[in-house]
Amino acid sequence: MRTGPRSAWLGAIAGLVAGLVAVGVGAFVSIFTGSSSDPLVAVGAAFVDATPAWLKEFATSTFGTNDKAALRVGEIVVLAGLAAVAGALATRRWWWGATLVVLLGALAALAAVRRPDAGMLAPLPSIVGTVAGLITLRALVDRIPRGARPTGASVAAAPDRRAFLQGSLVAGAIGAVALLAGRFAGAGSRAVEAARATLHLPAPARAAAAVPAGVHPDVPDLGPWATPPADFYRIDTALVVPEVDPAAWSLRVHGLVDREVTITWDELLAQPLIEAWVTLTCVSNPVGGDLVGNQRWLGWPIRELLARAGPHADADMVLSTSHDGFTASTPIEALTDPDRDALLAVGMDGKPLPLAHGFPVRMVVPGLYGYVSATKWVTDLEVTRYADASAYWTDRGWSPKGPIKTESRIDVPTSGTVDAGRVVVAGTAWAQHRGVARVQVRVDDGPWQDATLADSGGIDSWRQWSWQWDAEPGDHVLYARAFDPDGPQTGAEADVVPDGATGYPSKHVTVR
Ligand SMILES: Nc1nc2c(c(=O)[nH]1)N[C@H]1C(S)=C(S)[C@@H](COP(=O)(O)O)O[C@H]1N2
Ligand SMILES: [Mo]
Repeated sequence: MRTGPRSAWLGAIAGLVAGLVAVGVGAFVSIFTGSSSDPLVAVGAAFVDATPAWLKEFATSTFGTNDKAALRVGEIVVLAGLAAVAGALATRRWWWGATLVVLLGALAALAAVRRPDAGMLAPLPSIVGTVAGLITLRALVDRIPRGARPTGASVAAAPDRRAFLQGSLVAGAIGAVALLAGRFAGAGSRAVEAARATLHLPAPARAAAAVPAGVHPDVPDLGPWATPPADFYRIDTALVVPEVDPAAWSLRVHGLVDREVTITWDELLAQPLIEAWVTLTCVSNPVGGDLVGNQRWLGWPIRELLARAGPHADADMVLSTSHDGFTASTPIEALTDPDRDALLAVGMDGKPLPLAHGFPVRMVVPGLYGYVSATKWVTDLEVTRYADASAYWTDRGWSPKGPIKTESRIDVPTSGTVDAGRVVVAGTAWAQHRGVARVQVRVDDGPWQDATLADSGGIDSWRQWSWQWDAEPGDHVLYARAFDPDGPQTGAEADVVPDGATGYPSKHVTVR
C-alpha cells in the first residue's frame, strides 16, 4: 500500500484548478448580485483604491492607458501563485491549504462589501466561489496518488494519475465556462459602470448659489456641511443595486395629462440644468439619527417636464416609479412650484450620480421625506390623484404625504465624558424649504439658551450650529431644539411611523 506523500507539484495544479473554479463560480453568481460583487472585480477595485498615489503614478506612466490591464494581469498572477501554494500545502496538511483558500475568499468578500454600491448580497459570490473552490481542491487532492516510501521493499509501479488528471480537466472546464458565462452576462452591468466613469455632465445653466465659508461652525469634531457622497446614507428596497444604462434609459410622463411625454437621456442632458443644495432626509430617521445628508444636485426642474405634458387641474399627485418597481407619491404642487427646486437629478457633488444613489436619474424634492419624493433610477411619472393611487410605503402603513418635520441633532461632544469648563456643543438642524431660524440648547431642566447659527447655505439645506457650555461636574443631559419661521420644533416624542419622528434630541454627558 502506498503511504508516501502526495506530489506537491500536482497539489499546486489542484490549487490552480480550484482557484479557477472559485473565481469562475464567483463571477457566475455575480450575474445576479451585480458586477461589482464579482470577486475579481471587487478585489481589483479595492486594490485600485488602496494603491498609493506614487504607485498609481508609476503604473500609468509605465503601462499608459493599459494600467487597468496591467492591474488585471498582476492580480491574476498573484492569485494564481497563492492558489498554487494553497494546493501544494493541502497535499501536506489539508487544513493549511483550506485556511489559505478561506482567507482569500474572506478578503474578496470584504472587498465586495466595501464597494460604494455594495448591495446586501455583495459577499455572496465570494462565499459561494470559496465553497466551490474548497470542494474542488479536496476532490482533486484526494485523487493525487500517494508516492511509495523510498524504503519500500518492492519496486512500485508508476502511480496512477489518470483520476487526478481527468478530475482536473473536468473541474477546470467547469470553472472556465462559469467564468466566461459570468463575464458575458455581466458585460451589460459593467457597461453601466463604464458609462458612468466616462460620462461628462454638462455645466449647469444656473449654478448653485455660492456657499458661504461659514456654513460650518469650525468645530473640529463636527461633520462637514456637505456630506461626501461616499458617506451619504443609502436607503432603498433594492437587494442588488439596479444597473440602468443611460443610453437605454427613458422617462415617461402619463396619466392625467394633455399629452404623454417621453424623454431620453440625451434629451434630458440637452435641457438647461440647474444646481441646488438640498438636504435629503429619511422618514425612518430616529431623533438623533444619521439618515440625513446634504449635497449639491444637478438636474432639470421637474416642473418643466410636467409643463410639457400639461397636467390636468384635478390631479393632485405624481406617482413616480423606479426601474426596480419602487413607487413614491409626491404632491403635484411640490413639483410644479416655480419656487421649489424639485429636480430630475443626474449629478451629485459635481459628478454623475453614484449607482447606489440612483444613476442615471433620480428625483430630489426639497422639503419632503425621501420615501415620497426621492425616487432613484426613476423611469415613470404618472400624474394622478391620491384618491386613485398609492405608493410603496403607503401600502405598508406609512403616510401618503411626507413633509419633513423640523428637527435638530446634537453631534458634539462626540464622547459621553468631558472635562469641566468650556465645552463646545454643536450639531445640525433642518427644516427644509422653510429654513432654520434659530436653535436653542438646554442643560437638564435649565432654561433654553440660544446657540450660534452657522451661516445659511439656503433654506433647503440643513444648518449647523454651536454653543459654548460652562460644564459643571456631574451627570447632565443636553437637549436641543430647532425653530423654523413658524416656531420651535415639537418636543412631543413620536415614532418614525407613519410620517417621521419628533422630539428633542438629547445627549447624556458626564462632566469630570
Ligand atoms: N428606487 C428607489 N428609490 C428610492 C427608495 C427606494 O427604496 N427605491 N427609497 C427612498 C427613500 S425611503 C429615501 S430616504 C431616499 C434615500 O436616498 P439615498 O439612498 O440616495 O440617500 O431614496 C428614496 N428613493
Ligand atoms: Mo426613507
